Amino acid sequence: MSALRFSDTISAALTDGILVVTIDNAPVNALSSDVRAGLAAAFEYAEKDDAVVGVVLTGAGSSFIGGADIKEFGKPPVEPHLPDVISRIEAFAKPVVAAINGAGLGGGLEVALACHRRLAAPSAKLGFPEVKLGIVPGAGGTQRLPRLIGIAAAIDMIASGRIVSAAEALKLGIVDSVSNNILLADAIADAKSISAAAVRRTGYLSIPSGTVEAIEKAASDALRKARGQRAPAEAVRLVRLAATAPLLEGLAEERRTFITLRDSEEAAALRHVFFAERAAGKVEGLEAVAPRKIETIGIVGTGLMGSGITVSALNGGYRVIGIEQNAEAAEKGRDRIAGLLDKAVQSGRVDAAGREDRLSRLTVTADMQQLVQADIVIEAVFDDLAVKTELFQRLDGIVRADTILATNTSYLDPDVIAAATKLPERVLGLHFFSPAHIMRLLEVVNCKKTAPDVLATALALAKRLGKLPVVSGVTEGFIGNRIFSAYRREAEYMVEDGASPQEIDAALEAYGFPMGPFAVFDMAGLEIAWARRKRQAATRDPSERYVVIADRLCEAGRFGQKTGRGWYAYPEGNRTVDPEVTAMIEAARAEKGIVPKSFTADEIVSRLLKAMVDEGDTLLSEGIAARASDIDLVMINGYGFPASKGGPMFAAGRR
Ligand code: 3H9
Repeated sequence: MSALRFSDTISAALTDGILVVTIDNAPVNALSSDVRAGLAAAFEYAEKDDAVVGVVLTGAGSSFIGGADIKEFGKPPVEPHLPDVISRIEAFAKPVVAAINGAGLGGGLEVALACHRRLAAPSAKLGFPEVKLGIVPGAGGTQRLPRLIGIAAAIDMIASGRIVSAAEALKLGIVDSVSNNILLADAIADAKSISAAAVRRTGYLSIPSGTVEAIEKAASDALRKARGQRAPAEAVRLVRLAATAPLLEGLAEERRTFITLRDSEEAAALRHVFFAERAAGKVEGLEAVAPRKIETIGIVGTGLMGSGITVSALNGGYRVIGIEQNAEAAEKGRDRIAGLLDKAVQSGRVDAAGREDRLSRLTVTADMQQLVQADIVIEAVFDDLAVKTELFQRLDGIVRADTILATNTSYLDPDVIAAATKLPERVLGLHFFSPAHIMRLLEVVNCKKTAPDVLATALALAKRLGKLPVVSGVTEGFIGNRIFSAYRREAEYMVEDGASPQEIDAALEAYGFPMGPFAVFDMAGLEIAWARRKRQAATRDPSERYVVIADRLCEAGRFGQKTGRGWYAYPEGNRTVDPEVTAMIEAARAEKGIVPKSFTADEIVSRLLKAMVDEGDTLLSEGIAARASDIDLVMINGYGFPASKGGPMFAAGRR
């Protein structure tokens, strides 16, 4: 029979009495208004046509349904609404089977839950990522999932946004089977085998019993991890409601909550972050450039940074050759890497076999000649220009002509390093954040002469490492440290103007940062920035405002937490205000004749935000950052800016 078309994105074909309805809305089959309208029309047709005895619902391409169309969230809603389409599917008189061929997320899983049976391909992924967008499921997820898998398991999934594999979904009871054959053929056979009288409607099921302890534990775990965010707490409340309220009442309350959260500032910010992440790493003109093939990565230096980068590369499936100065250091480096993998096993991120597999792909040696096998070499040695330049010149004489050379410098000029090599077009910066095997952010530094395919390769590599790449031009400290320096400078100005470090930290922590700036300085240590200030002293513009307090702290041996004293004192490890620091601050103000004024928390946040945004605007005008949203991502993923505020550029625009 010829194909039927119900909308631009919904088509169907009748096979053996089963109407196979296909959603084809690239890239992820999101539930746009056209998809919803097409689905409603397809079910209308299936209801009326006696030749149809059942329906199979599936997705074209590699997704089943990626969820509601997030692009529609900021716009006026268009009928038919998803909950209505879903209720119609659940109540449908003929059997409906979901053939879940790939990602079934959010609204996509809600559609699947309303079907009478669910068959998944082994590659399917299921979950409710809504909380990551600051919302809760809005089309029945919080009411139907617990009816299938119980309250505790539903709280765990919905309040965390955790995505599960097909195998786990089967174990939990979300899907009825995982098809190892041809999914669609299995689903058609399944739909034919169910009699209309025996369909199982999820919303009509009673909730599987669970212990009060398990439910309370799931709820308290979820709330602890939520760290004050609204959506996870609302998800817990709604799932609990499923246990006591009739379906329709639960659905109505879920819908009300969904709409309130969808229209909140937090959700707008998290949507911005979602799209920012998809835009990051896209470079105009690079779309058609093929990346080079990377199989083996050389990493020079296996200290704190190098060992983290190595674990990241091993996690990405690469072979790694780690280079150290001598056999003893190589042995230590290998132990450090094995230690990080042990921790990953302890925390459940890697299993024992995964650890062995990773170690089997690792060599740590003092024999630099082995780098002839490397497709890219990343250096992670001491951040000193002479050391790095000399290393790159040596690498030039060892590696193949097609090998890419990357520097992990935080502050040095990679153009200077590149200029010292024979082939500067193969050089770029890869600025990892510590700990490099955990932190997602990777600043990819596009140097003056970096070849387009070298940049494309670095971006492809970043993706395979599971990193979030943001492209930065060359500037001291790249995007993140430039903004952070402006933030630091402004925070110190404010101390001089009258705010105390603890007031500033408290304001920023209340805003959503895990730590305020002065607590961060103490944690990171004050001496590196001090050394840099001393280096810059000779060239500093004497008319530029300069705050001496941090220098005085260092002169007094107060280098931060590791010396037990910095901007704060740390008796028994507890951050406390130190009168000695207060006296130093007062003295510095008095020397400049500054009469201290008081600041509200909002003024503190506004001033720091403005400093970050001004620096961000400069980075954009200099062409160092390609888009404002890249700056937001750097600050969120590298410097603790709260994602729920969308990053400094977004937040300032909303204020
Ligand atoms: C929801 O469902 C609410 C309901 O409960 C209630 C409703 C009433 N919408 O990630 P990728 C775009 S909330 C619009 O690189 P991958 C994305 O912007 C939703 N667009 O692909 C990108 O566009 P571009 C709950 C979307 O293969 C392109 O698709 N669902 C959506 O690495 C490729 O994206 C989620 O939160 C969307 N829902 O991964 C799932 N999703 O090419 C969010 C993606 O122009 N999505 N795009 O840059 C994902 O997790 C991943 O995209 C997925 C594919 C795993 C599906």
